[in-house]
Amino acid sequence: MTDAPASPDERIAYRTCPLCEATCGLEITVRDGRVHRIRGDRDDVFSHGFICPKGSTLQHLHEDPDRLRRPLVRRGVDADGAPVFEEVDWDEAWRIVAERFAAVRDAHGADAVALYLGNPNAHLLASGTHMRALIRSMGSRKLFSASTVDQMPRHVASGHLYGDPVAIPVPDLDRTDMLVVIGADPYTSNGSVCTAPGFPDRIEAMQARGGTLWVIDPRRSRTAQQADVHLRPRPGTDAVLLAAVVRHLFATGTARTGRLAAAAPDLDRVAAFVEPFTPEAAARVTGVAAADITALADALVAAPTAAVYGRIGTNTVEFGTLTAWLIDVVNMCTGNVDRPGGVMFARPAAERCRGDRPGGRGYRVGRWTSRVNGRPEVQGELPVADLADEILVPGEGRIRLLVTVAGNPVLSCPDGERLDEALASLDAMIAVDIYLNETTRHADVILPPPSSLEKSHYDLALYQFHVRNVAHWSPPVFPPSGPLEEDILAKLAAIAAGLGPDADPALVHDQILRSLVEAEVANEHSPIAGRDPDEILAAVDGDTPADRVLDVLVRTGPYGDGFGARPDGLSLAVLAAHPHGVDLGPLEPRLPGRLRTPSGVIEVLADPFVTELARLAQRLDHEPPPLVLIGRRQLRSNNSWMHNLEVLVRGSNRCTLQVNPADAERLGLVDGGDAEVRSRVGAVRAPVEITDDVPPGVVSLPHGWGHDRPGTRLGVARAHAGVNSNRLTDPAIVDPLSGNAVLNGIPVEVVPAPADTPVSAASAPA
Ligand SMILES: Nc1nc2c(c(=O)[nH]1)N[C@H]1C(S)=C(S)[C@@H](COP(=O)(O)OP(=O)(O)OC[C@H]3O[C@@H](n4cnc5c(=O)[nH]c(N)nc54)[C@H](O)[C@@H]3O)O[C@H]1N2
Ligand SMILES: Nc1nc2c(c(=O)[nH]1)N[C@H]1C(S)=C(S)[C@@H](COP(=O)(O)OP(=O)(O)OC[C@H]3O[C@@H](n4cnc5c(=O)[nH]c(N)nc54)[C@H](O)[C@@H]3O)O[C@H]1N2
Ligand code: SF4
Ligand SMILES: [Mo]
Repeated sequence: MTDAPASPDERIAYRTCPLCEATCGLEITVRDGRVHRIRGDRDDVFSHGFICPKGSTLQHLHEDPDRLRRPLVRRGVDADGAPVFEEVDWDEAWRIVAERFAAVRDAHGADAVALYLGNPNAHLLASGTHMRALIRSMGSRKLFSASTVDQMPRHVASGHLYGDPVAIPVPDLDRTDMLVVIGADPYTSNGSVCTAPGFPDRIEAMQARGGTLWVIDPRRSRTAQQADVHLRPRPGTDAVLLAAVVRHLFATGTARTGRLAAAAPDLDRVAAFVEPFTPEAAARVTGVAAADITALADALVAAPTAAVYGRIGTNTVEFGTLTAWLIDVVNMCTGNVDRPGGVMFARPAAERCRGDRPGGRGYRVGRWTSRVNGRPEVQGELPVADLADEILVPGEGRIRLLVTVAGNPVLSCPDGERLDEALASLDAMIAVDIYLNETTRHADVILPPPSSLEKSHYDLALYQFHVRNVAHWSPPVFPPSGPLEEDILAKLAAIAAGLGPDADPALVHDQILRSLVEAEVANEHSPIAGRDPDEILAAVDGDTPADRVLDVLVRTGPYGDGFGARPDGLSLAVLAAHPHGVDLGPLEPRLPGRLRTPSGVIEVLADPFVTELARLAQRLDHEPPPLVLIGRRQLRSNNSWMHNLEVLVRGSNRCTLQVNPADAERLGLVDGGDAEVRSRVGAVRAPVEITDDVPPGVVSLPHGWGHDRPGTRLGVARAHAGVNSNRLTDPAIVDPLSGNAVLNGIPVEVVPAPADTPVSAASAPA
């Protein structure tokens, strides 16, 4: 690429891309105060120049005229019933927020106030440092997040197994000899709960060194196209397939349980519980030949090292937690947990030091339940599948005020149509968001944080799941145009605590920092154990409140400088001096020290797993539904919120219903024609794409579309509206252990839909 001559006012900024979990390093050329070019940072210690088509769109996001720069306040509806918003200054916005909080709290109590946290919170430093304070000061048990339409089963499995929900072993991608990808499509998603920029390159490097890629996915995904072996189970049946793999390992005497004899003493006893899952029974349920299932097990045993990895397609199903457990059990039984080339635990720079002795308080769920459906709390959260009921069903404790932070549940959560109605029925709603979209159009006040290029960045959450230990902090590229995200969260926390519209967010910032420091000096394993908190506080570095918290986290973490105790260690200043990141080396074995179960061992046979396994065994003779819906992701898309960028939505409408040729013929569907898809809860109409990328009996719609709601400010997305696949997903069924929504394997009926007929309101499939 040739470059125009540099202007004197040109500089290069380096920062981590915050858009997905891959954490790619970007090189951003700023010329005359504007982004001139974004490309992959070739010197990044982890991503080595990799970038996907979304990475360079940070510029478009920053410049998108529809992105909100000032608060919006809702002022009634127009003649067509669409909400009307007015831009106000921050003081006015806060006044209204405080008024709404006070009104609802006074009339209905703390539990009438709820919070929904969307996916970008996993990427936002300010959420990592400040969200807990907001949750605490709201004092409500009504916390919901995108985690229960996502990875919650993985947390619950880890919570019971290892005593810590974030103790999630990730494939040691760069050293493994065999990778089994189940229900994930990293060639499209760039990886999830397994952070590896350039995931596809790393897979191809594995194949080049003689390793093999197995993909288990009903759909011929982009990742499946790269596979050495592709198995195509019926949606929702992976648990049966994996249970049969485990059974085969024990039946053939090839299970290698000895390596973990001390850390997982119950592993051998698993054999008795998987007895019903013969390869033949599993073949009937999954549609995968018995010989292929046993071949997978045998290949795992034969491979010098192997890693089984599962994601969305294994999480967003009815047996999601059990599937996550089975993945770990397979990895344990093949001797691959906690060793190079297998699956391993990261050691992030901001981890709290707890010493290397196993043991801890363990993991508890169900400390309270959802009001209407009685589903258990998990990690302080209720299932988002319950959100609409918690708002709509009358009674004591009904939600009347909802705060959303970086979330679009109307498009992301099951039965989006009913959720849309529920949000419209609230007494008050407050959104912290950069867009006026399908969800935030229901808000009384929308509080916009600065753009991604206007905040510092550090992946507090994602470093826990990195395939290599690294640390990378990036300063803002441009100064913020309004309050920082953490200022907004802090002010909300203060208002929720009853301090009124004039409360100073600095109070909250100071409290967060002080309580962190006090906890650290009281932690015997911390490098600052026993020191004077004021001495530490005086030495904290950083220009913003979130950066100051980060400085403490990093300096008191496993590689930290301990505020002088280990002068060569990490600090914010050290990170700032390394714009391409700091490489902390490959993953290292961490067992048994990483275990936080009260017993100090891996609780392989914790009760919830045993109960679920028995429930699964009862399903072995169930007839599968004739036609089911699954999702898929698209490379140039990011859940629901990047469809307003022309560069990403260019070309034909891609929100298509993929249908196998045999089904199309049977159902009378034609390529490019419209079809109506009906589930128990709703119906949508979408253009048909006939392809054998989906097998017979399975249709696929991507999620995050449906931008045709009135009253949004999404000029580009509206022109590429697509349909909301979550009008079809059913909140009545969840993974019972985690409360996670079931978004794959939805029974549906599909019929041709002539252009001039209206979409059915809802109708039950056969
Ligand atoms: N059918 C089906 N449904 C699914 C899935 C599926 O596979 N199939 N996947 C699920 C998954 S994995 C997820 S994570 C969820 C996502 O569910 P959500 O998190 O609810 O939805 P997103 O589309 O990620 O919406 C992100 C919101 O954050 C806003 N935003 C972006 N950047 C910022 C920022 O810096 N600060 C603030 N405050 N706001 C910002 C955007 O404008 C948008 O409103 O969807 C789930 N829904
Ligand atoms: N381009 C892009 N990247 C993204 C996102 C995005 O929207 N677009 N979203 C981000 C987010 S929030 C997340 S959580 C990650 C998710 O990252 P991934 O988990 O890699 O996400 P998907 O691409 O949805 O892959 C899920 C796969 O599961 C398959 N599947 C569906 N049902 C089943 C089943 O029952 N069994 C099996 N074995 N497979 C099944 C689908 O066909 C699909 O190929 O991606 C992140 N990255
Ligand atoms: S893969 Fe993810 S982190 Fe990397 S450039 Fe693309 S969106 Fe950004
Ligand atoms: Mo997600």
